[in-house]
Amino acid sequence: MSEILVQLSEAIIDGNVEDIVDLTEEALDDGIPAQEVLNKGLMAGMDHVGAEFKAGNMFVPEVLRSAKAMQASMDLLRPILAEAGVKHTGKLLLGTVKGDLHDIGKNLVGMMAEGAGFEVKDLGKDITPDQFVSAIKEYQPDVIGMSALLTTTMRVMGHTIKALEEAGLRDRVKVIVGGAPVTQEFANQIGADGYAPNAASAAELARKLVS
Ligand code: B1M
Repeated sequence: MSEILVQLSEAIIDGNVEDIVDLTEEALDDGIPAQEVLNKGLMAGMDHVGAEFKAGNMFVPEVLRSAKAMQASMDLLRPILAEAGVKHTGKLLLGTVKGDLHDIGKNLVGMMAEGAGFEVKDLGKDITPDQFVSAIKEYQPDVIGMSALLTTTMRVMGHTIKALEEAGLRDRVKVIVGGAPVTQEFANQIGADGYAPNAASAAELARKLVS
């Protein structure tokens, strides 16, 4: 693997917010496609961070610095990935559910969906079922995407779908769900229209659902 991708991965692990922008620019200048910078540099680093966090070798402040570094690099990649897309596929409303502050995966889904031509409205994180309902009324999306990274918050996806039903909105939107603990089986259980294991397949799924 290219040395610059290794350096990018290390910058994520070290939470090196200072150097990551230069390294990202260098990788792009070297002609490495944005998608490869994301997958083989940033995501590879974040996988390592996840494993170390789980093993108790890294702690929340360090993980937060890694997340910051990831966001800084993603800010550069976002427009490039989006440019590749065909415009006007549909509207996607995105959010991480109530009680959950993990937003990196959700942000990636947004980037990939922009790349697939969606107009993306990102509500952010810690989004209540009521906030989803209000945003659907205001924004009129074709698809809503919910992300959850905690086993304790994934059930909020089901609550949100119930809230859509109660508000009479369920038939107006397709609902897709994802995040590390989420499975196809869980998506079926809560009545979602689809589940995607990663950001690229989420964008593809959303596209399929609107076509
Ligand atoms: Co948290 N955290 N965290 N954390 N954190 C996990 C998720 C955990 C698995 C770590 C571990 O123990 N191994 C664990 C959850 C355990 C569980 O519930 N089973 C955990 C925990 C326990 C916690 C806290 C409770 C820790 C604490 O305070 N004691 C706390 C909870 C805070 C809260 O949310 N209320 C917490 C806090 C944090 C930070 C704030 C420090 C930080 C988040 C910063 C941020 O997001 N801005 C953080 C991080 C960074 C992680 C890990 C290390 C990395 C997550 C990540 O960004 N991965 C994570 C361990 C891990 O995942 N290996 C962990 C990279 C990202 C690209 O992947 O988000 O999975 P991911 O997204 C993927 C797919 O899941 C999918 O696409 C992406 C890839 O293409 N996807 C979708 C995601 N959303 C989708 C939506 C879709 C479709 C696909 O459709 C709409």
